[in-house]
Formats: sequence, structure tokens, C-alpha cells
Amino acid sequence: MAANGFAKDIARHLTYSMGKDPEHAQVTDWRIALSLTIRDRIVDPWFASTRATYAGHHKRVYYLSMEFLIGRLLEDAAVNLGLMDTAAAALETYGIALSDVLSDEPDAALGNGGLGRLAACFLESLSTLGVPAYGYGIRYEHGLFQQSFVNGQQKEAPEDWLQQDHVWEFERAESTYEIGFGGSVATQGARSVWTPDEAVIAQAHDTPIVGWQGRWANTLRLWEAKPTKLFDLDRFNAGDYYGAAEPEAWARTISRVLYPDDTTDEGKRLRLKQEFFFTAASLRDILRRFDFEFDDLSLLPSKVAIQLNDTHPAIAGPELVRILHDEKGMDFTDAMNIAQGCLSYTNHTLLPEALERWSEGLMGDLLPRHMQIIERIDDVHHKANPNRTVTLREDGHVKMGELAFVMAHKVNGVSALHTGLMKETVFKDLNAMHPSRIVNETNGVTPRRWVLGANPRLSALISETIGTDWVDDLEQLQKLESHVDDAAFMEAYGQAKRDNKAELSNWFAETHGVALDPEAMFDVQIKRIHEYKRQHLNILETIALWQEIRDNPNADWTPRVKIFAGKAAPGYVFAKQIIHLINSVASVLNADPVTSKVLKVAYPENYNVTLAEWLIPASDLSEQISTAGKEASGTGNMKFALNGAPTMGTLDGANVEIREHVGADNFFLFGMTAAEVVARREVHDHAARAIAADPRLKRALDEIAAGTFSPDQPDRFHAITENLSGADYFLVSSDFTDYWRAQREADVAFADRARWGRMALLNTARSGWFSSDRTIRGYMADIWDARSVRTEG
Ligand code: 26Q
Repeated sequence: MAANGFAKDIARHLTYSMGKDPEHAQVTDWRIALSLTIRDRIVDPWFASTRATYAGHHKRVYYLSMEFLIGRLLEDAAVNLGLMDTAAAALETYGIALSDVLSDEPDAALGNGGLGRLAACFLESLSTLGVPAYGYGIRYEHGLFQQSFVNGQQKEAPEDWLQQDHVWEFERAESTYEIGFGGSVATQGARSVWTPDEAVIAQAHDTPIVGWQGRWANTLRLWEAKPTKLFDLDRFNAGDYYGAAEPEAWARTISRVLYPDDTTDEGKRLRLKQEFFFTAASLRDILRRFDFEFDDLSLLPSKVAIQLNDTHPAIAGPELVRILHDEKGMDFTDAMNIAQGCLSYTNHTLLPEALERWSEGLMGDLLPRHMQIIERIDDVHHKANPNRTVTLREDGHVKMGELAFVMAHKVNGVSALHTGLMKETVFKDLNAMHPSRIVNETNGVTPRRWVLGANPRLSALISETIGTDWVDDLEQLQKLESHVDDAAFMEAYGQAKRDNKAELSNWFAETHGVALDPEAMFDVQIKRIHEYKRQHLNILETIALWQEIRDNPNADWTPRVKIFAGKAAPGYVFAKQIIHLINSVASVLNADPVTSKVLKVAYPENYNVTLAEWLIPASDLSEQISTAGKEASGTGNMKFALNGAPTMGTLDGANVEIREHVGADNFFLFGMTAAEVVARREVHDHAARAIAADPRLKRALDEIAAGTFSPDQPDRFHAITENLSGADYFLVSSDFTDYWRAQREADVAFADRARWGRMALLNTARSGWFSSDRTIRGYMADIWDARSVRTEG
């Protein structure tokens, strides 16, 4: 019955919304028709949520983020509305497979990695919990670049997710703001008036984000940049056709492309423009909504919580002060206090090169009034804390982390270790001045996408065993623990993993022409390529293992498939060398007729959210091997643990908390602690010592240097071998020996199927705390003072 009405709705959309004859519809047409059919069922809860928020004058949470790595939306919506079976049955009546339709959707890759994916998980949890919330960001025309490999090297191509209709968003032609840049500041009595000399239009596009069981839906509002006038008619009439289009091209550049995390890049004027563009538009929108309901600006902090996802929107502090002081006439320190009551800031990195700083020249040029306000904020803060030396400016630069800190009532780190390090390092002085401002909110991931959607086999088994309440109460997974001695259950748990691995192998053979042995351990490291994440430690261990297998091919090796996936920033030369090395090692090892029976390397191109959804449920071992103290949290680590892949990891980021939850016996720990890392760097020849002490490490490095993986150019990877035997800032060589030891322990554990199954299950059963629902509850209580508005039922 349900499928029947649903099937009719799909046909109706095909015919009347899209003007397609169902007889001739292609898979994309079916996908769009199905999406519209599902979207229809989101609109009512969405409106109801908005009405309930207005009716109760509830506080709203605004999540400002440069990045929302949302991936595909159709399956997520269908899962949350409980419509997967209905959709499959309805499509079947037309002879169409739901899986084909789902896999036709392009990924919305509006983010680089962890920070952007966290924002997407948070939106889903905010909706599941029924918290009135908006995500605000940029509607990039081109998301993160597409990666391909040519002769083992990364090549980038522009991403084009909007080539097909994006049916999930509603364009809001009426929701526009003019955003100014540059110009000058005039003083009129006590008031300052900023007159920009350039302007663009920010236009809203809204995507509803529906929570579990459709009980609530929030909005992701992304801004598109448009010109204030479509084209220059005078220039056109004078025959200057290209010149006439210039204003449009200039304005649209602002939302044209996502910056690929190129932290060393210097020509960043456009990046600062992007930041101000979306932050200013969002603040105007927030205040418009507030003004509609209230007429007393002192209520702002009790009705509006604005979370800054890293410092990318940190200009929100000065901009809000500017609006309140310059435009609304509020006293400067009152404006600062009100702004601070609304704002809070999440820090995602301690790496010095990733902390945002803008030159005062650039800032003063692009945002002259904001530069003055920053100076005044610095002044007010200094006067309030006369014995301290913290400044917001240094060497002609504005330090955005310090600015965000000073303008926020709460500042949070993303794991317990990271928050502790924030207090001891980058924000040591500010923490001493404001001792209760820094709080910890350990990251989490949404179980709807990362377990229920991505791993239907495991999810079905869990629901058969403990019921379905775990989906929005993930700590119920603990109930699985009592089944650890139930042979039938453990067999089913192992079978779900084997089936996922077989499915991945088939897909891999089809798409990459490489067969993977589903009986082997799938040992997986998927994340951005970065020296601190140490993919080169993993490939070194792979080389050493290969050498040992060659020495002794008939020993009882535990078969492994080493899987890597991830992109390098286009300008990050060393990271690109690591990719080249991994691909070169893969070519040699996979072609070795003897060793390839027990050791293979696979590196699929173009890692994205969808590939993660394929790989994680099919993984046995999760590689989380960053230099301790460098990975703020990690969130992939949580997805693996939930899906029953024990961690091979250092005591870094949230690995520490994962280990505490799953138990030391169910985690392969290796490497130096964050404190030991700091101490070891003081030993000037730490790398040389480590190499001298470990013949395996020396032999692996020598093999690279001898050109085994680059016969046409033996010194191709010289930069890598030189780094690892010299400066080796990320202590790859110093951690190698212990990594090797832990990997051999993993071999032994995996060979004992029952033992491994037990470890895997205990990872699933004990990782429920890593739900982003728990994280969001933390933000609500500690930072936002926000409440759930959902009426149960
Ligand atoms: C900055 C300036 C100019 C251009 C780009 C950027 C830029 C863009 C993206 C800087 C950083 C990022 C992304 C950072 C990120 O993803 N950090 C990760 O955040 C996760 C969520 O908290 C953590 O789990 C990871 O540990 C952290 O690396």
C-alpha cells in the first residue's frame, strides 16, 4: 500500500516536476524523482519545527562553518524517514534497483575533511535531538578537487557537483544581503560610518536536514555570491562585451571554490573575502530573525548561540560589535559583552602553521572598520587585564585564534588530550586570564549515517539482538557485550564483516581491476595526507614486512591488504611525494608473485564521504598513527571502532578516549606519548639513532633509496628518506620499532579468529559514547544553554 502511493508520487514527479516520460527515464531521472518524493515528506516536519521555534520563542543555535562535508543526501534522508524499504519496493515496480539510484548521486564535497564532516554530523544530531538550529556556510560552486593518479602521482581536476540539478535545496530569491568590502571610515561625532567601495550580494539556498524518524528538521543555509548589478550595460553598449561581464565574474568568484586546506598558501585575499562574506551575511540573517521576534538587544545572548567552527568565521566578533555599536548605537563595551555572550569558538588544531593570521595591511584594506574595532577590542581586553601581556596583534598580523578566544564566552577543544594541550600551549596565557573559558567537547559521529546507513548488515544484527533503540541512544550498544560468549551471535557478527569485505572486494575488482582477498586482514588508513598523520610510517612498515616475507616466504604470514585513501593539498609537495611512494610500492608489491599472496597494497583514487561509507564497514584494522599531540581528535577513528575495527594507534586525540572505552586489550597501542615526543625532539640525532638501532627500519629506507620503487629514477624519493634520517620532525623513525611490534601483535591476534571477533565486538559494544548526539548534548549544557524543543511522539 505505502509503496504503491509512493510509487505513484515518483511517477508524478517524473512526469510533472521534471517533464520526463517514465518510459524514457534514465537512472538520474529516477534519482531526482525519488529525491523529490522524499523531500516532500521532509517539508511538513521542517515547517512544523520552524513554527514550534517561533511559537515558543526558543533559543536558536547557529553553527557557522566554512565547510559542510555532507556527502550524499538521498540515502540519509530515506534512512531517517524509515523509507528505505518503501523506496526500494516502489522503484522495483518500475524495474529499477534502489542501490543504482542511490549511487548515482554526486557527493556534496563542501569540505576538506574532519572539520567539515564534523559540522555535517552535528547538523544531523541537532535535528535528531530537536534543537532549533541553523548551519551557515558557503554554497561553493566547486567543492574539494577531484583526485586522480597519473603514473602514481596525484592530479587535481575541478569538482562539479552542481552540474546536475541539486534537488535538496530551495533557492531563496528574497533572502539576500549586500556585503561590502574596502572603502573608508568616516567619523560623525561619536559615531563611525563605514562606506565600502565594493559590494556583492549574498543569496540564501536552504537545505532541510531531517533528524531520526523525521521528528524535527533544521536548515542548512548556504550563501551564494552574486553581483549587485548583472552586467555593465554601458560597457556592453560600447562594444566591450568581455568587460561588461567583469562585475559578475568578480562577484561570483567569492563562492566559486573551496580552498583545499592549503595552509602555506599566501595569496589569500580571496579567502578572507570568503570568510567575511558568509559571516556577515549570516549575522545579518540572525539579527533579522531576532528583530522579528524581540525588540530588546540585551536579550540577544539568551536567544542566540553562535558557534564558530574554528577561526574561519572569527571576524564575527568584530562584525557583531560593529553592528551593535556603529549601527545600533550601543556603547562599545556593552556591544563587546553582548557579542561575547552569543559567541563561542571551537579550536581544531594546535599546528602553528594552521593557526590563522591576517596581515594588518590586508585586513585594513579589505575591512577598514573591522581593523579599528580589533584594535579597540585589544585595548579593552588589555585594560581589563593590565598585568598580562596577551595581544591580538603581533608582527603586523591579527591572530585570529586570540581574537576568537577574547570574543567568546566559551572556547572548546575536540578531545580531552587536545583541550589539555590548548591550555598548556597556544592559549596558556589566555587560559590563565580566563580560567573557566576553555572546556572540552570530545567529537562524535552520527550513528544514522555511519552505522545504520553505511553498515546495514551489522545494523540488522544489532537490532535483532537488542532492539532498535540504539539508533538514537547509542550507549545501548553496551547490551551487545553480554553476547560475547554466544557462539551463534559471534558467528553472525563475524559473517556481517566478511560479507562487507566480500562486497568491497567485488566493487574493487570492478572499479579498480584489483582483486582483494576477503580472507586477508583489511588494514585501512583513510584521511588527508599529511606528515603528522604519518602515512609514510605505514608504508615503511609495509616495505619492511614485504622484505621479511621475501626472506621467508613459507612462514605462517597473516595475509594483509593495506588500504590507503586520501587527498593531499595541491601545494603540499611532501604529501604528494608520500602518495607517489605509496602508489609505487603498490605497483611493485602487487606484481610480486610470491609475496602478493599475503601482502597487497590498494590506494583507490578520490577519497570522499561515499568511499568512507564503503571502506569503514569492511575494515578489520583502523590506522590512527599520528605523532602524539598533533591530531586534535580524529573522527574516522570513532567510525572504525563502532563498525568493529580495532585501532592501531598512538595516544593522540580521541584515540586516548577510545582506548579508555574499549579497553586496553582491544586496542593496539604503540609509540611515544605527547610529552615523550616533546622530549625526544631535544635529542638532535633522534632519527639517526632510531635507524641505527633497528636493522629493519634501515633496510626499508635503503630499499627506497636504492630505487626499487622508482627504477627509472632511483633518487625520486630522496626528500622522504633524507627527512626520515635527518630532521624527522614527526618522529616517524623514532616510532617505527614500536609500530612494527604492535603490527606483529595484530597479526597474531587476527590469526585467532575467535579472539579477533571478540576484540571487534567489544569495540562496537563500547563505542556508543562516540555518538555526536552525546557531543551535542555537551555543547547544549556547557556552551549554548540550549534546549530540545521536540515534542515526543
Ligand atoms: C585555513 C586557511 C586557509 C585555507 C584553508 C584553511 C583550513 C581549512 C580546513 C584549515 C584547516 C582545515 C581543516 C581542519 C580539520 O579538518 N581539522 C580536523 O578537525 C577534526 C574535527 O574536529 C579533528 O577530528 C581532526 O583531528 C582535525 O585535524
